[in-house]
Amino acid sequence: MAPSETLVTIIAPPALDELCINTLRFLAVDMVQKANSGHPGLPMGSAAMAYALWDRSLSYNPRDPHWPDRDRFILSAGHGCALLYALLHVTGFDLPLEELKKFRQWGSRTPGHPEYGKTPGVEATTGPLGQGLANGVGMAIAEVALAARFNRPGHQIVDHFTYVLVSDGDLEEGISSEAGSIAGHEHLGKLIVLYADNHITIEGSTELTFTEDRMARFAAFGWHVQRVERSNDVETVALALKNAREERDRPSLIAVRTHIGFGSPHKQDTAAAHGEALGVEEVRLTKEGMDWPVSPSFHIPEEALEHFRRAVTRGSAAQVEWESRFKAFAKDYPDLAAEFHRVIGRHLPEGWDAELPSFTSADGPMATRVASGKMIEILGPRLPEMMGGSADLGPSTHTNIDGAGSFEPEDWAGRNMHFGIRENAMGAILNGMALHRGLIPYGGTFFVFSDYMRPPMRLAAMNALPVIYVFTHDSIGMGEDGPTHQPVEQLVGLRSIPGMVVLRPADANETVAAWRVAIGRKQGPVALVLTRQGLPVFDLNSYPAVPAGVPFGGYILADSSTSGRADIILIATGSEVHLALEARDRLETEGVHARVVSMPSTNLFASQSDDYREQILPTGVPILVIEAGSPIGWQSFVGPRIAVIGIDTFGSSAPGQIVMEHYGFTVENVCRQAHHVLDQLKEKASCA
Ligand SMILES: Cc1ncc(C[n+]2csc(CCOP(=O)(O)OP(=O)(O)O)c2C)c(N)n1
Repeated sequence: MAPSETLVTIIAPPALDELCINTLRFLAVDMVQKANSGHPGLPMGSAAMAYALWDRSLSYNPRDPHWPDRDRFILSAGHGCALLYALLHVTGFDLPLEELKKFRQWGSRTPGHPEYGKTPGVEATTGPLGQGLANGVGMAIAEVALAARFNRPGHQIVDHFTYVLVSDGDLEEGISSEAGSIAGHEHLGKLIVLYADNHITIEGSTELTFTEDRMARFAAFGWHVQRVERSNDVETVALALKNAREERDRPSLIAVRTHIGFGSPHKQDTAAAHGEALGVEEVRLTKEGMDWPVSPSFHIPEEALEHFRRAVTRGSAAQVEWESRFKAFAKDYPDLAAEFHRVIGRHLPEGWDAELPSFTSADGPMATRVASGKMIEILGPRLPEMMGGSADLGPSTHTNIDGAGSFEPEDWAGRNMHFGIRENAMGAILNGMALHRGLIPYGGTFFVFSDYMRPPMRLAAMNALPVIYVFTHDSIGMGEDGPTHQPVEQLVGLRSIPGMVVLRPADANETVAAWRVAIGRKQGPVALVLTRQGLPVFDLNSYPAVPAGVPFGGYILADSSTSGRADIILIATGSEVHLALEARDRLETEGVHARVVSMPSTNLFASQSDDYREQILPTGVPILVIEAGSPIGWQSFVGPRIAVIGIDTFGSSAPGQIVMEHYGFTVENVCRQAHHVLDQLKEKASCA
């Protein structure tokens, strides 16, 4: 029997239920009122269904929020977080009442939207509507994938549910259809979504914008759908949850007809209850109307607290029960048990990066996407926790792990995922998989379509999630598909996300080193930006600095031939590095001594010590940057003494090499620009 079912032990009498529900409601009301900021309406309307879930279904241990086989709960409608904080406090998580009183204040653990890592018990950062739902799909995928890998007959050590609470806004966002469609297709029966169907969004009634039959929509996705008409009917919500848990073949949507701002005499069922404090007078009227003491605020009746706090013994018992089952599993399968701990702890196996390939110039020309594909083939068997795929571009992104099977309802052990053409959901699902732990998730598409997955990428960086993106067709050099497919501003865009590491390797050997960085980075996402077109391979005999240099983000690939300072430094990234090398040789014959710095990651380079950066880019030496992307952003690295050969328009449709030439990515132009930089400096010096 699933642990969550054994937990349905204590059913409160209706009066106690109501007391508990009102406790949650008024804690949220008081939090928002004290902060004079926030969203009271959703918590007031959804308190009963959340209570039904947390009291009758959810398996969690407030004293150990990270216990691996707990059920997951995501508040996708993150604006309603006062409800979540109230639940976490009353059930005994490490979130004292003082924190509730500091809602939305500097330094508190109760920020304006739930933030993963800041508040114990918060499973995901939510706020951009729709993301949390897709995170839930990712968590449910992780659950079945790990169950397929680790469970053995008589040993169900991975066996939990994923619950998500969504609002109208979550279901209006397109990502809900992307994620809902995948979840239905994959038969994720242990994903259960509660929908606060309150008919209100910010601008008013959902009649304004949202009139399709949501139940029919999700039924069409292959979901099991139920409707509960009376929001405060705890028993019926609990029954719907029970039905949902028993339905193992389809994910469940339970629409509960809630009432935003429930109990507020002037604001219930209006948009006015959505995003601002009720106001002192309305709080008083609401409390009086529901027989609740007007003061003190933050009132928690003892009886209610006692009931909520049973979650601690209940949760500990569930965890202890799981631990004893795990012990039995470990006895029968010691290696597998150790492996489970390893992957949940995000530890890499000994020797995972031993004897990685090194390519020679004879292997070239090779596209970096191809080199990346070779790395995935090598790493896949060494790291069974690697799981990922592509948004229907597998043959182009080279993201397949050979022989690892497809993740499909018939084979949840398959590690190659087919996300379909759903980039936004892909990003959020990868986040959910990483949040769940136990997997190294990765996902690929054309670099230009990273635009479609920016919201989850931003959240991955904010949550420091180890997600790997495999972006191919990385510049105008991809050619014929033209400007719609030629990324220009994406590099600078992604580099500007705090915590995101963007790596654009220059050849096959830098790609090997880039994958090593990506796998080794346990805190935060990495975007690998790879070419479609073949590139020369820098033989490690001639360029020995590559493997050790890449982790620094920028390094000297080829120094000037003079023993003293270089006349100019050519910084290049990715496919432009070989151009820089050729230009260096040509400049040498023209009496200019150039150093070539390969800079696969400006983010990593920026995090190096001043000394290191000075060593690579000595003060006073002019710099010419060569990158087939927007020139914006380079000044911040290398100061004013810089010129950039970049692109400040969209590309054009033509064979890639021709496009590159037209935009100035030729040895001739690099040399011309280098002379130009030096001439200008000379001129300035002579004027001074
Ligand atoms: C992607 C995104 N767009 C816009 C918003 C701003 N926003 C916050 S809540 C909300 C809609 C509120 O309606 P609903 O989801 O039904 O929540 P409720 O009114 O029931 O609280 C919007 C547009 C957001 N958080 N995320």
